[in-house]
Amino acid sequence: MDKKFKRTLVTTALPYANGPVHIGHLAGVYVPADIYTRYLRLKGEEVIMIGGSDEHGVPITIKAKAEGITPQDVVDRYHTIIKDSFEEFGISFDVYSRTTSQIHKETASEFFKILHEKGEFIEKESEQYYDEQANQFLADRYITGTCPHCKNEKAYGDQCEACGTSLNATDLINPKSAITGNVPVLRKTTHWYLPLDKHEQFLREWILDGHKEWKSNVYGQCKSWLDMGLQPRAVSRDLDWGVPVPVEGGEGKVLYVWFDAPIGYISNTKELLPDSWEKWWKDEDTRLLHFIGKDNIVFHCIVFPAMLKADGSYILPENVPANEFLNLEGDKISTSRNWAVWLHEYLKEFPDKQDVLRYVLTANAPETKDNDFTWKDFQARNNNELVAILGNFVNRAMVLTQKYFDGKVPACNELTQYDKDTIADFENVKAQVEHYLDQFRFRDALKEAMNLARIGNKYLADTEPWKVAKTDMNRVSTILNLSLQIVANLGIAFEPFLPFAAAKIRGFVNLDHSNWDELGNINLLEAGKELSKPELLFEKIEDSEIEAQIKKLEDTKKANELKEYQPAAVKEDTSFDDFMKMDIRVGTVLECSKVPKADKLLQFKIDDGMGGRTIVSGIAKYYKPEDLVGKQVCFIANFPPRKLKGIESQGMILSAEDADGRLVVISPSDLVKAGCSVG
Ligand code: B3M
Ligand code: ZN
Repeated sequence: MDKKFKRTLVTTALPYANGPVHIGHLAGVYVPADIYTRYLRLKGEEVIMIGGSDEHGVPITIKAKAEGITPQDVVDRYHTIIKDSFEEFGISFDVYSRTTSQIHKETASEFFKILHEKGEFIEKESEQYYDEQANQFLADRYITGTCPHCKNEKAYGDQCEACGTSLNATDLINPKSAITGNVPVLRKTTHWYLPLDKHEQFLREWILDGHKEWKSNVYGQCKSWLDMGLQPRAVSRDLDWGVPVPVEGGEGKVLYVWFDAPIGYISNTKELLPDSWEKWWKDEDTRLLHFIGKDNIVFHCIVFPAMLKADGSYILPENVPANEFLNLEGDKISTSRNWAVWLHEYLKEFPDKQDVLRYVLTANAPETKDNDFTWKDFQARNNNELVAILGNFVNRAMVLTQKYFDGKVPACNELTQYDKDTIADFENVKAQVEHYLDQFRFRDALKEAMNLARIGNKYLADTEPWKVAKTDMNRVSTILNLSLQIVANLGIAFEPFLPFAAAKIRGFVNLDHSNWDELGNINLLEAGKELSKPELLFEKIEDSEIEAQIKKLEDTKKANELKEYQPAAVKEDTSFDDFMKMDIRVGTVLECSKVPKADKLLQFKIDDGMGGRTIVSGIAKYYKPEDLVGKQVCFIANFPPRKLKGIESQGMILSAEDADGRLVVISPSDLVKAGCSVG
């Protein structure tokens, strides 16, 4: 039996304040959480939505180091950008705070102390890499080395990004400190661990038996974690950025970021409601919901509940409606590769089009599987759905009323059977939208809300009031009355999804309140009520705007390809005299052939203006011998002869190495006399 709760506490994953937020964040977490919260508010339920920035953790310290600023500078910068973006998109947090706040430090610290006092941690000694020059332990991300699996030389201590294997820092071959470049040494260190194994039985029963209704992606991930068996997890780190470990022996150590971050939900609730926060966290009548992305499932379904349970005074989440990932034009969104649509940029490039993005991200939300955002789909949904259906219907109803009834709601006279069928159709919409919202199925819920606009559009198209106006104004009055009632309903139905457009619609019909219970009511507007002047709700997005966005992404792709190519290091300074010692000349290729049993080598006979010479060069992979005959090449003429595969090579042909390792011979741009010198 479904339990009846008195209130709902909605939390949203705290984004790391080491970069701005993008469409993936919005689609995965913040738009669905906002839709849900707005829906409950409209229903008059007691609900709060908690958000904030996650400002601790190693990536932030790495970013600070790379830029030569402090971690606090980094989080100050991004917290503001993130907060502003959310605000502009209408994400209606009751509080959006940060984990560097004083109240959070105290709350997290206190939480740790209580668990420590209750004996809920175990202490363990382990060996970790230490940089003797920097005088500090190295977080996994601070160690680079060669991946034991794929031999990538730039693997990190926690993962090799080339082959995707997750690693322990001690697995790396030739480990190096990312701070000083030195070889780190192993040192003993003590940390506190949360023995998840101790809570395993409880978690199994609570999730696997008690929450079969969770989304299958969430339930499935929990089940596989639990089936693998849980291990103790370290909750502290040797780092100087974070909440200090508040017990003896904790000097120089901080709480692990995944220990303090979820406590941020509690701290931020305290900040919002200093006197009544406990009823939101400790009263069984509160329904706690965590909105997150799929990479955070284990922390919210297993680790954080184990922490709350270990404390004993908190409620546990009732549901964790995690989403899958949103890709962008077929590729994984990536901050480091700049493969994203950044919200602060979107806001500049598409001003006043927040609802368009909210719409597209909901219509295409990665609820059950990863999904793809494409600019073409964005344009199509705007032009064919928002403009052509919702905007068009509202606009026609308003303009026709203006034209025939001087902008006042006309009376509803006798209803035809068709009117009654239409009303019956749209009365169903409320139940349908609710049905889906209650199950966190936002795409389907939006589809149903959109159906309401479709019903209106079809009603106007079928009843053709502009034709009827020639013969029967009584009938036109009814048609427009009913149409305007649908418009007013849209102002309620879309409030959770498209808050800006919904507010505008309510403004058009001067509906000064919105209440979910009124959805489906066809007497929202009294006859004679004055309407406001309508404006366009949505405007068409032109091909050129979409092409500009696609071009921007193509440019990013190109820039990334260039970045991946590491040009050869600049050599040490040399002198002109040294350069002059080199005898570089132009020669004409007279003959060229493959060297037997050497797949890299080509043998050249060169006209060097001095009687000819033989040179062997390692470019066989890149040229067919016959293509080089007759070509002019540059070569070094005064290298001592050396033997390659038994052939004496008298010099070296010069070539450039392209980004992909391809060798391209250097030739003069115009024909010159064989043997002339280069300098
Ligand atoms: N900052 C990870 C993330 O942004 C982490 C979430 C914390 S939620 C308590 O995906
Ligand atoms: Zn690897």
